[in-house]
Amino acid sequence: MLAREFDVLTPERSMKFERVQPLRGDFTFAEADTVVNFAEAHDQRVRGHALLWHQMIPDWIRDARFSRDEWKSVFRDHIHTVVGQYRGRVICWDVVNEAVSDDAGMRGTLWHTAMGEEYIDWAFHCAHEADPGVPLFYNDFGTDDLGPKSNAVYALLKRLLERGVPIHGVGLQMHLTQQWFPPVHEIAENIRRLADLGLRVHITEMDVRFRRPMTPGKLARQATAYRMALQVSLEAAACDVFTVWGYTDRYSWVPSHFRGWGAALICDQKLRPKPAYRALAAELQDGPER
Ligand code: 9MR
Repeated sequence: MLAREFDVLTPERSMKFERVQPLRGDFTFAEADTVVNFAEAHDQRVRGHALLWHQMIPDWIRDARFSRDEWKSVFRDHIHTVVGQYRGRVICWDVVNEAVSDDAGMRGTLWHTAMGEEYIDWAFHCAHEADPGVPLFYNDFGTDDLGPKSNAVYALLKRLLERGVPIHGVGLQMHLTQQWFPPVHEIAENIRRLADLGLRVHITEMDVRFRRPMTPGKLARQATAYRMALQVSLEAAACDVFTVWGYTDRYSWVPSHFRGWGAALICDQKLRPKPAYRALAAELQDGPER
């Protein structure tokens, strides 16, 4: 099903720091290669995800008390190696993931404490050095519509561009919940202002989680949310990737993170299409000509 239904894949875990550099200087790409080889065998593209993130970091990073210069050298080694490894084989990289906190400040990671916002500039410069041809993205959640956090992300991206940082796009993760579907016009407006900065926009991790059990009403609302997001992204000239964060409820990050919640994806646990699947198919078939 993965081979048949999709043309872009994102490895959910296998390119993250802990997986590719579990011990300092000890890089391992077997798992990530499996995904990339699968994609290439099926004429699919790959989104590189994610070079710097505060989660899924190995112990040697989690326990580190590096100086500013040590962080820079650790990040340069990591980014050069990983981006170099997949040069020409991914369509973009999520270079920095979730650097803005939910209160719209900068997330207080060890490296932010040591380096301030400069770590972001540094990461993008390193990635650009390693593969000058690959588009580089900033990726975050809860920043799909308009609000304090998406304003903070917008302001951050504007600062980066003003400083000449090589950044080309922004990922809107689109993790939605039954309690809150962002207003469509706000998503459209957010994409427009990001595009006005000259950035590409990808919908990177869409899912729509519900409190179980599912009911016909919940399935219908979920279908509407998926279709709404696909429609907005199809209508935005700056947006050319729409990604779901998994395609079967059998494999989803949601149940283990939110007790009692789940059923967030477009096929059920037995890989049977849900109303959301049919809604996406209908939008792709019947949506306005473009
Ligand atoms: O879905 C991913 C899950 O399987 C992993 O255990 C987790 C930690 O690596 O990361 C999840 O994906 C996250 C993504 O990389 C960034 N945005 C939030 C996603 C859900 O936590």
